[in-house]
Parts: sequence; C-alpha cells; structure tokens
Amino acid sequence: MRKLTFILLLLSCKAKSGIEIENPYARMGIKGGTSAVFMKIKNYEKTPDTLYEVICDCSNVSEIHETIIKGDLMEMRKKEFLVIDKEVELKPMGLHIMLINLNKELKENDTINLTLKFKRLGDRKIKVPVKKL
Ligand SMILES: [Cu+2]
Repeated sequence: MRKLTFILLLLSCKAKSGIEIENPYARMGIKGGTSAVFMKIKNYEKTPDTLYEVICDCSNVSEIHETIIKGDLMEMRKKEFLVIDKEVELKPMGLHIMLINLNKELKENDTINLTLKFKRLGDRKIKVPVKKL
C-alpha cells in the first residue's frame, strides 16, 4: 500500500518538460502558391530554445516570417530563427511559418507533415491539418 501511494505521488508530481506544440493548422493553398502554418509553441525547459529551421513535405521552401504593419501596409519579413522562452504564438497577422512554392494543392482537411528543428531539443515531427480560414 505504501509503495502504491509513493508511485501515485510520483505520477502526479511529474512536471512537464520539453517542447509542446499546441493546435497547429495550415491555411489552404494552390499548387505553386503559398500557405502559412500557425501554432502555439510551449517550452517547459528552464532554458530558452531556438527554432532555426522548418521542413515541410508539401513545399520547396519553408521560412519563419513575422508580419509588420505600417499604416495601411502589411509586409512580411523573414526571420532566421525564433527564440522560444516560455511560449510563442504563431497566428494570422503575426508570426507564421510560410510555405513557399507548394508542390501540391492544400485542401481543407488535408494533413501535411512538418519537421521543426530546435537547437537544444532536436527535431520535432508534427502533423498539421489544413483548415479553411
Ligand atoms: Cu509570410
């Protein structure tokens, strides 16, 4: 009985660690065109991590972009990397992963495969549903 209590205690105390990807989704796109991927990235480690590369099976080029709004103008700028301290949200009109030169059409309910490369924790492979935005 004592042993069981101890095990239960251990289980309930287990702190979260690593990187967690929450609610990833991509917008629809035509072959040869672009799409964007959004998600929340949470880092439960004590040290910040860096997302430095993204690879998608659906596009020739994937870049990390930030959106900059100047008056009526909206422009996107490429970022070489993204530092994830505790939490970073990629969302429409903000940070996103830009998929450039899609090698196929992305339709609603399709799934694409993304590899996120983090400096400290290595590669994370995720499946991303395509949504109608
Ligand atoms: Cu972009």
